Amino acid sequence: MGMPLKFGMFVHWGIYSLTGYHEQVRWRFFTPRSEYRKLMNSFNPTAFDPDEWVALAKNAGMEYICFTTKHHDGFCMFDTKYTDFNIMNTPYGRDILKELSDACRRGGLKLSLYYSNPDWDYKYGYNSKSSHQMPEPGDIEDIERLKEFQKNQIRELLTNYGDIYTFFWDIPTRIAAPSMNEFIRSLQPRILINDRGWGDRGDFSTPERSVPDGGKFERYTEACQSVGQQSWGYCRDEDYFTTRFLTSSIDKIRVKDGSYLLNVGPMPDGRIPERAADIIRRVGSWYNRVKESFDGEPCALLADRSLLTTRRGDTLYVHIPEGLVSSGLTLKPIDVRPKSVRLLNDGRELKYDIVTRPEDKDWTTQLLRRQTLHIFDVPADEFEKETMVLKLELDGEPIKI
Ligand code: FHN
Repeated sequence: MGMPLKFGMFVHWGIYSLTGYHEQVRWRFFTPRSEYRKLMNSFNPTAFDPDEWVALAKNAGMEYICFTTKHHDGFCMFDTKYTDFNIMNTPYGRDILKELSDACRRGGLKLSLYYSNPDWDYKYGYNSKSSHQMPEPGDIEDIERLKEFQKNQIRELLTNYGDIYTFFWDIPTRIAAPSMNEFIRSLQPRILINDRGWGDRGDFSTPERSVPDGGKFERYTEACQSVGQQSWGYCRDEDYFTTRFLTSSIDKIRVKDGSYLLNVGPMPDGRIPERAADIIRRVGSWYNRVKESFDGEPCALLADRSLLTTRRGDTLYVHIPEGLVSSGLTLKPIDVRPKSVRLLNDGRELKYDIVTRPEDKDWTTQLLRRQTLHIFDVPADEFEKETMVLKLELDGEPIKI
């Protein structure tokens, strides 16, 4: 059984969006802290409408939003007493996290909180054991103080914004401090914590921009990916992924009962870029049409390992994440006639037969020469932009021995 919620929207948003470059823009250009801090004075997202974000996510079949409360730059998108580098001290002057959490509650979405371990603004934030560090002269490495600072902020995050679904630490500290996750659980006992914290595997794994090998995940897993290749935060000239690529990536994770976080980076005015929103809509439309297939158990049934299968009772789903090169496919070794075959993407019935195909590689070998299920006239061109899923209604086992 995978995590309770299967599909969510990741949101990377902070003052870095003003540069239209990348969430780690400060690191990319080695910007001094005092210089970077000035961005705060122009952050005024007057077009921020959290209900619109929630509607976009919900229509896409998403069940939660995971929001960057503080990225590596240290800027806090919530009201905090522990640093002045926060949203309340911008021209906007309102608690964005509060506005988002209220909208999630109104819209029936759960909220997850992303929180970065590296903090490039905090004088005592440097951790020589970890990566993504940007200390400045005069900074002091003081891990005990960093832990205290984080606990203070975590108390704010986990008491002021209602029930939180998951806590998403980022960049493992490579220091074992079980008290950190214990502290989180003491504030919200039902919360799920990821594996990027203080030397603790937490409750779930977080493959990033990748699909791990193997079958069904053995522990809770939530994969994450952004709509674009270059950045998680807003990037003006982003290289957006194709729907084909994203639906294939989501399919491969969901087949193994992993959850999927698909990220967008809102612009400095608070709107999600139209290209990104359009991707969420297109991917979401696909997800809503095929999602019943992910309720099935993964089963490695077919000889062609590029085809994935999930099964629920007598219903078998065949996933085609790599696409088709022709309008037909032979599902070896299935050799019983299904009651029906449908293309789940649009519900249409497909033609099929139990045959031996003329180009079957085994045709010369009498012993291996078996009739198998051939599905044909598949509208492969029409659906080349998204992952196709076939739904086969069987009457018992798919293979007669
Ligand atoms: O460095 C970050 C990156 O900016 C982004 O936030 C991703 C999201 O999972 N996490 C880090 C890299 O693992």
